[in-house]
Amino acid sequence: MIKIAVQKSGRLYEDSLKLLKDCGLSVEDGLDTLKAQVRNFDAEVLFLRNSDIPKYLEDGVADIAILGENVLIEKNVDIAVVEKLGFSKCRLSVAVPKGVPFNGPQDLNGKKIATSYPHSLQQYLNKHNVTASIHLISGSVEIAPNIGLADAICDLVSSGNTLFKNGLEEKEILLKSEAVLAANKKSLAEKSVLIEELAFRIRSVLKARKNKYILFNIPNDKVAEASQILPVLKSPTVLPLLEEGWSSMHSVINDEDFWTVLNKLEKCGAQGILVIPIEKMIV
Ligand code: PRT
Repeated sequence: MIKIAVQKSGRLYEDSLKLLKDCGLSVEDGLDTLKAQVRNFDAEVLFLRNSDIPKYLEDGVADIAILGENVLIEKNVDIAVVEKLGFSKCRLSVAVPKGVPFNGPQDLNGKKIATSYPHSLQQYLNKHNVTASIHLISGSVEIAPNIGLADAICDLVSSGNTLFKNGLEEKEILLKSEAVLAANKKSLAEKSVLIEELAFRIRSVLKARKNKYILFNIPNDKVAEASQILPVLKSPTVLPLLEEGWSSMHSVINDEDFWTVLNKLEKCGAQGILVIPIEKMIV
């Protein structure tokens, strides 16, 4: 059996649980419990605090986990990242009050910096040979310069709204982070079959989310041209329509190319274009 840790509540909770469910794991929501048995997979889900998960992974209490990569880096643990999951994207940045000149890390020399990420910040300061005093705060870091507690902050940023509202400007990005599937290295070796099975399912779900199934009708003499437009996996499926001189083409397209491809297909003469989400993708 494998023990999978996910965040109990917070920014990662919903997406983590959805990912496990999309992978076919029948798991309860963890609202009233810290531990739940997966009914149709040899696994147990542990609902924990995101910031505690690296330690649980390191100690082998959890074999595998979904957590923010920034927390793994901050806790400086020897844990394997199995897969990047593409959600909860953010960056750890240094910000200073608007209007305060900042020409690079050297400007932080002798300054007070408030953060909840002392290890990551210290690494950055060391790298740039900067001596600054770090003020450890567990939350609402962005308020620190306003109340005279610090000259700068180092915190997670996603939209940048919180910085803006607090009159701060992002100056340096220390690291970029997203949710990851991470594993205890011993578990990775000893429970490789179950972990690989879960990772395989996760990869197919993520791949499917990035792609769409497209089908449309097209005159036969345009099939070759349309094939050139489609960034296909192998070769598009072409089926004859009952109406003479027309075919139906099916393919898979990447979400990123979606609108460009759609535009070109319309110009090429495609009609009745249908775009369908894909649930799982094994290629
Ligand atoms: O309590 P627990 O230990 O379980 O959770 P946590 O303290 O790690 O906090 P939580 O649930 O807020 O964040 C979980 C993870 O989500 C983080 O470790 C990151 O990996 C990821 N994440 C992604 C973020 C953000 N985006 C984010 N914007 N975590 C925090 N923020 C905060 C940031 O600290 C700042 O206060 O949101 C504010 C800035 O947001 P914007 O959109 O205004 O820039």
